[in-house]
Amino acid sequence: MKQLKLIGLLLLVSSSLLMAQPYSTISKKTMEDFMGKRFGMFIHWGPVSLRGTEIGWSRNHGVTQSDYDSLYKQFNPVDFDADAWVKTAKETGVKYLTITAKHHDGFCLWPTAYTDYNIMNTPYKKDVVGALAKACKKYGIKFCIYYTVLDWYDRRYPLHNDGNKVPDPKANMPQFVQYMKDQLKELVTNYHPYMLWFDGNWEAPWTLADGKEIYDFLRKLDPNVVINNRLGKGKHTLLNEESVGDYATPEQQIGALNMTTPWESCITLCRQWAWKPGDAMKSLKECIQTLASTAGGNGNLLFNIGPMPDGRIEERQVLRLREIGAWIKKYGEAIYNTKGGPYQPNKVFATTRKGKKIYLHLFQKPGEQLKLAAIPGYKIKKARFLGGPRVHFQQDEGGIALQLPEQLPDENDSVIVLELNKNTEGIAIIGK
Ligand code: H79
Repeated sequence: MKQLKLIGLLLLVSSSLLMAQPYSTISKKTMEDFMGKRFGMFIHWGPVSLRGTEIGWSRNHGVTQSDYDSLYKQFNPVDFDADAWVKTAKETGVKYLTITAKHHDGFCLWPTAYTDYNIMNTPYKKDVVGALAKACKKYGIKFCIYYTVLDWYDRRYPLHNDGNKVPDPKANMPQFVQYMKDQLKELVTNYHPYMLWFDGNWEAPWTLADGKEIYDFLRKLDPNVVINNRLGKGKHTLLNEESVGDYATPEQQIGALNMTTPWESCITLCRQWAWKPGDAMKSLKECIQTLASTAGGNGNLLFNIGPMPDGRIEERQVLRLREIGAWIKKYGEAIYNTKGGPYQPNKVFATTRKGKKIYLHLFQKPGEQLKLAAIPGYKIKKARFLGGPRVHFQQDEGGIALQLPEQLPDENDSVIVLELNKNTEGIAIIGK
């Protein structure tokens, strides 16, 4: 009887574990490759940049619908140079780039055969998505595509702006899902994206069944394309039975440390996703510490910029991105292809690890010494600043104390490399 109860309990636990699984068939190897990249560039762009308002929600808010929907007639980014954008991405140190091929406003940046509301009907008349795909290939950056599932412009989709919750009686979701499939097939077969970034899945017309249908459709087109979790429903920060897709997507926040669920935080360099003149820009310190804290939590950072309506990226933003790139050039081994932990990231430091090394990203000087909790069963053999002098330390069962110099070598993130006596990747997370 006792045994039966135990078996019953085990079955319950394992079935609930199985139920918590997202709808995803991606290989572990592909996800390891994606998560090893650690740093990507998000680009939000379209005719709305002519108004300098937000791409996601300014249609009917700040910009009237008729004005918004006519902007494409003036969209003529004559200074757009895909090579220049991707060169900037390369200089930033990102390993992948994601362009908004279609945002909630329904406008398409590629010459799609399935709607006239696309780049070929602007005065510009050139394939932006295609030019970026080509430039990414040239510079060795993985090309990725953002495509939202909601479309406030298309009559087949039931809702027409974020304030209006009354469904359009003329809408037809099966037809809309077919439209999505046609467009996604164009995007996947013409541009071979490494990853697809879905969005806008929270509105009522989009169902879990729709998400699974699109996921299966995409998997037949490309078994390896990485897909974010916004094809399903539920919280973006989680991967569970409500998710369809391969990784979690915290937005405008650094995700919580997680050693088992792959995740990527999307965070903007300025306040808006799309370009806004004079928008407040993050300091270099904030940019670097955001990247290091994300890696310290075992996640990727998809860092967003919004280019101007003439096709250029603002000079001050290019300069900031180059500064980040200069830091990465020096400290990249403490970011790329590392795992997060073993310490929980906090305001003072975050850690990453690879093989026998722990990289301690020190954000500020807490005093003469940095005190860390002991790592049971492990010994530190050596400590030094990455590319710099040795760091003196003491360690016993009570903890580790690193002796800090008067001034830290890097005002944004000084990396101390701790060399241990064995592989560090199995160390359980320390701290909460
Ligand atoms: O493309 C960028 C934004 O334009 C887009 N997502 C990023 C990557 C975006 N669209 N809308 N929003 C962001 C804000 C939406 C917030 C909410 Fe909700 C949707 C609040 C309630 C529904 C999703 C579900 C977030 C919280 C709950």
